[in-house]
Amino acid sequence: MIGLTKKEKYTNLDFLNLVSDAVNKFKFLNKNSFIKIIAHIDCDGLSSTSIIVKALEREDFKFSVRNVKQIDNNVLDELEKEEFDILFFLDLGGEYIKEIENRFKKPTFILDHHKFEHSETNITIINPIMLNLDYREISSSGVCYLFAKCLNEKNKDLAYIALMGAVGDMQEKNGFIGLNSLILEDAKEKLDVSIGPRFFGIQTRPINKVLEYSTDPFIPNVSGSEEGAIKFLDELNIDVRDNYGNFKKLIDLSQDDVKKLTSGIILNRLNQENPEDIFGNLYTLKEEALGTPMKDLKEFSTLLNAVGRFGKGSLGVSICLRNEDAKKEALGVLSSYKIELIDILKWFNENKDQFFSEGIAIINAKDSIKDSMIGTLASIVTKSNVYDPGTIVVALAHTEEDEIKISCRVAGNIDIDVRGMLKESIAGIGDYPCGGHKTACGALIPKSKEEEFIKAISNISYEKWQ
Ligand SMILES: [Mn+2]
Repeated sequence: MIGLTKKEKYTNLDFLNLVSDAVNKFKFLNKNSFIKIIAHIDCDGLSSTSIIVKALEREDFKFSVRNVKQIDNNVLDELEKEEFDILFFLDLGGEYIKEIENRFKKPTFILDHHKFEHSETNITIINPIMLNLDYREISSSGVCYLFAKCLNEKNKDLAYIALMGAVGDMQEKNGFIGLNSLILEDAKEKLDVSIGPRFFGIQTRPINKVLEYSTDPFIPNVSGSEEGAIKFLDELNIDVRDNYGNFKKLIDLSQDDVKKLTSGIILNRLNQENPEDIFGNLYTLKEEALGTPMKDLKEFSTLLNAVGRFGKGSLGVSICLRNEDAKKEALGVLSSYKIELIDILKWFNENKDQFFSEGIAIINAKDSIKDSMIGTLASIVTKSNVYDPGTIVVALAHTEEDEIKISCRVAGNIDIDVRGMLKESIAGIGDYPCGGHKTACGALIPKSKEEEFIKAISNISYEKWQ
């Protein structure tokens, strides 16, 4: 691999060297070059895009951006008709190195963290996989951030965006590790870090909804129960309601009441494994207003994912760079997203009995759920306690192009290589794109292969991948 000596264990410094080699190659290119950026359209991809866009603006480069769900031959065909001098692929591209190199013959940079096959290439690749770094150590936006910072120290003010991508890719668990924790140090100028109850929605949701929707931490008789959550809160004897009788948001409770609330939750969890495991790091953006989804890094990353799922890539980039009008528009998108989310969960609840068989749940939504939402459904299902830990969840939905989008996850915190499983099942039915990470991956197959695929994945011996 380019500029990399083989070692058993690589360090953060090795990674920074890889980044600075890439930046040196980039600096050598003509300043009048036109750059084409192709990037993923999820939270990490949009965060990556924002960082590179801002960095290129600062260097006076001209560029255009396209955010896509995945790379395929259509994307590459369209790209071939365009004019540009330099190519950037962010949060994707690794699976198409040979194809990209053969088609474009232009200086190309791939900043990514997905698995890919190493081979000789002229393309400049920065990917933590090359150094066997752990999945949680850095996301694509972290890679883009280190690239931008190496290019120009000014870009240090973009560190918070890198962490947004990391949060979106589920890399934050009781803190950041590896390169992400170094990036956190840079981000502290814009970001407050504190310890608090690690619930989703403390900035924006009424407290009864926060508890009702909380599956991790799980609260017996409260999680998943509208009445249970209300009863629990009203029995706590704290000021959880405002003057109109509506539930307050967590940020509007007094310090004292937050303490009473958290101890009440811990008491309620006494028969759980770690009852006190309800605290975590809270990351809030100093310059954002309290009570908005942009204030809290986790809510911000959900907002970005929502905007991406609605295909609004450039809106995502604008909110990352914190454009005021874009923020307003994004809030509208977020509420449509929530409505859609409620609909798919309803659909799942009504149909879930037919999906389960021995260790694997095949959720075949066909046309009932949009292909852009099927991965979200699979993620929510595996994080709730619908299925036993270790259950493989395979969710399928039809696309508008007569294909089937497949999303694969594993329930609970169990280490199973579902990507390996999915690859093997797909390989048995034909040559179709399949990508992602070890515990969250996806594929695209023609509709005509539906039955064949379901048969293949049902019959696979999944013990092999544990
Ligand atoms: Mn990513």
